Amino acid sequence: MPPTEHKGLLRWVDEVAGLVQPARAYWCDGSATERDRLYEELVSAGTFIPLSPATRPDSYLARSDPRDVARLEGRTFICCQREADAGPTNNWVPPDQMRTQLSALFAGSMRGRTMYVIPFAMGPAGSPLEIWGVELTDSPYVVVNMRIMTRMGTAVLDALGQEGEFVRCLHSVGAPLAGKDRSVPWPCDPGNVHIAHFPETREIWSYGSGYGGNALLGKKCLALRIASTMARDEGWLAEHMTVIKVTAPSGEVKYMAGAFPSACGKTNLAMLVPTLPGWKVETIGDDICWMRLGSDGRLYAVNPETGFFGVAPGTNETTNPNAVATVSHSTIFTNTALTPDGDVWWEGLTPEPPEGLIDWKGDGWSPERSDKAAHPNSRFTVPAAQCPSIAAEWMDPEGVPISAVLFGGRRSSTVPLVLEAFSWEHGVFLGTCLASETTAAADGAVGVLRRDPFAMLPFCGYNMADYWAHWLSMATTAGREHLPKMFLVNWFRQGAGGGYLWPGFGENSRVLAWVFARCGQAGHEGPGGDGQARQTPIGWVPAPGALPTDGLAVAAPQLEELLRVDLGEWRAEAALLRDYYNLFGDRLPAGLAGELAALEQRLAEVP
Ligand code: TSX
Ligand code: MN
Repeated sequence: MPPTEHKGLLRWVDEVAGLVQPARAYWCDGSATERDRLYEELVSAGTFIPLSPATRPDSYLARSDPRDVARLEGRTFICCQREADAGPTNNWVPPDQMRTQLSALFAGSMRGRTMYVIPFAMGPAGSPLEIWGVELTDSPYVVVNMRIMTRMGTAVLDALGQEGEFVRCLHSVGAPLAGKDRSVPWPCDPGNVHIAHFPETREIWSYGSGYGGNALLGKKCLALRIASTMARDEGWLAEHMTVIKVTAPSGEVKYMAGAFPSACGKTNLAMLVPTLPGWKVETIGDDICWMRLGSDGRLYAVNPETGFFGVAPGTNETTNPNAVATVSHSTIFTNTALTPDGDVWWEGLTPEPPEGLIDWKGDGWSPERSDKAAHPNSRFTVPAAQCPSIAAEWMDPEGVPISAVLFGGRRSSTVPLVLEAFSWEHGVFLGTCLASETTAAADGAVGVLRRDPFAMLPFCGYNMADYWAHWLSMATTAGREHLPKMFLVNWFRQGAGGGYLWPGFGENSRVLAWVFARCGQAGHEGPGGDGQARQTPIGWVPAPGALPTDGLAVAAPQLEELLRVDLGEWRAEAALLRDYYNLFGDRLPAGLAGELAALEQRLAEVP
């Protein structure tokens, strides 16, 4: 007997079962017993390799099919009625056409397999921003990852009652077991991957991939693409942002949200250990935040997730000691290397690889090999509660009030270390300027500069220009007085010689301290008081000496270079941005056209 009397849910599960023809349906209760049984099954199937209980207790390594290692943006679709509502940055297919296409792929796709019914909630229990979903999947790997990344199980069915609304999430790896057992450790159908979103009916259909954001549908698909559309309709914000709690030596606390494109070190910022004496950074979330206006006109943020699905390579005791501690036990690793004594390893964990490594594909590996032992997009899945820097209020249903929004791309030139916007509208403009190098987290070429406005390019479920208009509208709705201040940051500026000018990591606390001080000031006017600022054509930058540099091994000329605003570079940037804006035609909000024109004007006024 299914553990619910929700007729809509029961009907949908029946309908899907009729299409995908599973051997059985199983309703997940979220219990520890269920977890243990699934882990045993995953070990028997060869999907999970148990790691050594001595060095990595309660932890497992999964190796994916080598053809199924990352999100596939080219195979990700927004299926709304009108193409213009998806906008020029999304792949659009009419909903009826996609349904027909996908119905053919899903027909019989779960034959011989179990169809798991996963009731889950995104957002803290009882939060005004809580959203329920149900994922139907034939992947037990997905079930155990969803159990870490979301609140999953019977409590959600109870909360749904008989008519609660939920997002329908359908997922199949697309590898039916027809007749004889053709079971493989990582079934998938790489040639036919579709990640389809139907924002108007709040549905997700994902076929062919078992990896990360393609398959754990609560994360990028629901919490960003579907939620961003809901947020537009309902007047809130669903963002690809970390949220941190920053405590000054005085004990004063401010919360900051940060939008960073993939692999700019967002998780490292979320768990940063300040080098500045007396300062503390704690973690509310590392990847996604949902924000709504409180009755006091401030923006309140929650972390919709309960776990981290983080990139492993580059994580070590120096770059992110809190992440290293977090994954010391009860962690699922995917596509890392395996050591001979049953532990995991990845590039950057230690300066030298241990001897006798098995690579992410399961083959012996040696340092002479030109390829990597761990896949560059290898991951850990781990409960956020295990993080030593997790803030006590990380699950507060009301959320935390945001004082600053940081936008940070990876730019070797042009963008100074930190820059404060003149106004809300100018801040939204800076958000649209975000650009970064591509990385292994997305498919396609690596190392190419691409625009990634608000770090939402792959995650906005509707027309990006309408999304910008929605951000602008927050000031109209709430008044700008209590909205967060906005900043551009860039840890990656390079000098003439090509090296990084800024040491980054824990030293970024110096930038946070300046941001903190700027948020303490009444208006946007500067200079004056703590966090003194210098006005430039592109925004406020720290005045000479305003950035706390005690004990910092960065010479004065280097600091000056980090904060320099190069008018020539910005004139070129403005021209590029004008081209980019032209993509959006008459959907571009007038406020942003105005901001760009005003920037061009300010750049022209300076000789
Ligand atoms: O995460 C990074 N952050 C943010 C930390 C809170 N990374 C790693 C990016 C890949 C995910 C960085 N890399 C940062 C940074 O601030 N800065 C850099 C560039 C850099 C790399 C190595 C050094 C310095 C800067 N090494 C030394 O200074 C010795
Ligand atoms: Mn992300």
